[in-house]
Amino acid sequence: MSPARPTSARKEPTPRKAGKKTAKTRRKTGAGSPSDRPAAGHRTDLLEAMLRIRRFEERCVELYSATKIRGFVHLYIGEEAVAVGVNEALTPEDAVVATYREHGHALARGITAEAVMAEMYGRATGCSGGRGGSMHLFDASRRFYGGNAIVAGGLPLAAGLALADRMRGQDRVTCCFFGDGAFAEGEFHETANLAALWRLPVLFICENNLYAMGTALARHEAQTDLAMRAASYGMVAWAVDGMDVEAVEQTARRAAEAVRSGAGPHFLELRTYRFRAHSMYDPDRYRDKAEVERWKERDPITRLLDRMREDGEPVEETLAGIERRVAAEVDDAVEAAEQAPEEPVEHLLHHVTSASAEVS
Ligand SMILES: Cc1ncc(C[n+]2csc(CCOP(=O)(O)OP(=O)(O)O)c2C)c(N)n1
Repeated sequence: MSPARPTSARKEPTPRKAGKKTAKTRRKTGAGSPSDRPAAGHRTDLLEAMLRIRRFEERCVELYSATKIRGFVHLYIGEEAVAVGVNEALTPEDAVVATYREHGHALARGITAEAVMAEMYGRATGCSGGRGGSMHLFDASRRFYGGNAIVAGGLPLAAGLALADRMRGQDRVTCCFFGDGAFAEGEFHETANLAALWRLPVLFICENNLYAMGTALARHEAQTDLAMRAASYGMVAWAVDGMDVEAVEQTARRAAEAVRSGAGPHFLELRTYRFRAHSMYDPDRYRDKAEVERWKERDPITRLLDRMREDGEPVEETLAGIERRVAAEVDDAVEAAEQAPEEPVEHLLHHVTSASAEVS
């Protein structure tokens, strides 16, 4: 693998059938060789982690339509390979900063479906005490620092966390997820500059799903090769097929190891796609239906399943077991959220701070 070199603006990748990836594309996407592929049992874990996110969010759609969940909800369906693959490269001591499309990151990080669902319902048992909702999932005990509604808002926070870890002599990585829309913000460029200048241990994960709300990347960026532009800050930057969970994991592992060993920040551009609208409010009129269908052919879950079948792994039984477990987990999470209490009014000022002191 080598840092991204200047290339011409990228086009939408053509759908590729599972198992047809060549050694040449592996190098180009930054992924490892077939020999360093994880073992079969590990593939099952990847599959389960992706299916947990998929089924959880499908239930969220139903609950939202039934007005059980309110406010903004941004689904991650289609992008599961990114959160799941990258999380494999992290340790529990590493920090994660995410965006408002973060149900997948939170679940992949090990925050329970119950704690996330309760948060969606605004219940006191939610991971943010019911104060955050869908866009502000948070769990400091897992070093999961949001859930940030402000586009690019997590980037300076990630640099700060990484600086703090380094000043304390802690051998940790801060992993920051953000979208292609965030790449357009000054906060990305300021953070990238400082992180590279100070060699901060940050792993930048740009989830390039080609759209910032309804605006296609090519409509607002003169140069759409984001990895190449990130490399101009003096960071190592690779572009990865974000619909291939194994490629994501392999590249993220290499990048995280390099960051951990003091090689400075690394940037991965994960080329991915959201199958659903930007949010539950979005009528999704800006995308060609055929484009969405083409990307669905690259569904990361189907792709991993196809690869397992091609390798002769006993997928059907495994899949049935996973589906049962995940369905029960989601059912239990909904049931618990339905029963969970709301925060008492007397707690209204808890966690509220003034300039001088905590109010109560
Ligand atoms: C600073 C700021 N500007 C504008 C918005 C409104 N907004 C919400 S989501 C979004 C698009 C972001 O797209 P991207 O970063 O690519 O993330 P994606 O939704 O594709 O995951 C915008 C502009 C915002 N939340 N914050």
